[in-house]
Amino acid sequence: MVVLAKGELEQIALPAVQKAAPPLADVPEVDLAAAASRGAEGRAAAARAVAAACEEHGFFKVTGHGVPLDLLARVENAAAAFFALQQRDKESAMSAVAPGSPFGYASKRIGSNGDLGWVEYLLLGVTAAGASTGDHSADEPLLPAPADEEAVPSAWRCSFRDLLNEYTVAVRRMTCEVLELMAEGLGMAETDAFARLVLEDDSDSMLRVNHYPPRPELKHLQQLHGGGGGGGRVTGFGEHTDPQIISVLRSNATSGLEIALRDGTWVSVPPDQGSFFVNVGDALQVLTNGRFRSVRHRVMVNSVRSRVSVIFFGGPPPRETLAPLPQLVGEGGRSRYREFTWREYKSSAYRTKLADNRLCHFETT
Ligand code: GA4
Repeated sequence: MVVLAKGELEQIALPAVQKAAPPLADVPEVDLAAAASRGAEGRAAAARAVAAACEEHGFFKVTGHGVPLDLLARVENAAAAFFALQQRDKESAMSAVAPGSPFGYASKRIGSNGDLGWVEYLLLGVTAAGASTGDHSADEPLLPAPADEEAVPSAWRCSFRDLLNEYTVAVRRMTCEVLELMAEGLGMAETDAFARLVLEDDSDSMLRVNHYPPRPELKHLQQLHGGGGGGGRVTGFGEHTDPQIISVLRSNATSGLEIALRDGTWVSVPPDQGSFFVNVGDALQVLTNGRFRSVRHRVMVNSVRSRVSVIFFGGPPPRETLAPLPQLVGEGGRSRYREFTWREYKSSAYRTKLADNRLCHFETT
């Protein structure tokens, strides 16, 4: 059970005096359906656009993704229903389903090194068994089956878990298409160099479902500080980069996501519930020898609307050795990162605070 120690809530509630971030005017966008329908030329253009977005922002939006919109709506509704359960039921449901830290349900605590946010969430490990063949047998659920079915509220038992499984299969398929475009955009002959890592049976992927409850009192504070000014901003999920290869996010129509541009300026990302947003993660920054940048991002709380987001994190198997790919270092070029296993990176990452730079420990001098 997650109980906040005295004083922690105040820390979250204390709005850091920050300026409201202006919206990112031109969110880079790739339409997968259009790219597929325009033959080799269309695909090459999409691949170039994806690579350019990964170099500039480490971030872009995917439309024409082929994930059914009704599946997105069903997942969103089921998530809202889950988070509307009593605190006690959410905790007991997830302690029966997920094996414990970092997996399961938690509220306000992020990771185990003291980070706090105005958020409650589910974090689940998802296996990729059968993903490369598309053959997920009923005996190999992507999400863990509860040890004691009866201990789990029916909201989870009847639909949520199956829905998240269905969602994971669809989103991982789309994620792999995007990873192939990235490799093509980099001019790599081996176009499955990134996607294969996420498709390995033991790939270390995760699904995160976040709920950011609204904070109505922020409205008042914002008015006091003159609208777009300093007051009334509460952090839902503090700034950080994602450790994995790629993160694919879908949210409801509530704003909150912000990314840092190259020069460190923060911009907000207008929500788009029919699309996905892609973040380059630290592992991909390493594999591309820094050509793609892992994007620093955060989520701010909305004053009136709940924000629900679902993020698929595509990671490699723990045993996988990561290092800049030789073809991206080039002959005589300098490798910016030393070789390490994903297991090594994860255990180092889990000792850090959210906002820390996790890659600096792996840089060559
Ligand atoms: C950030 C990306 C994913 O949400 C996550 C997070 C993880 C956690 O919540 O347990 C971490 C964070 C994330 C990076 C540093 C460590 C680990 C919290 C934290 C302080 C699930 C992940 O893989 O790394």
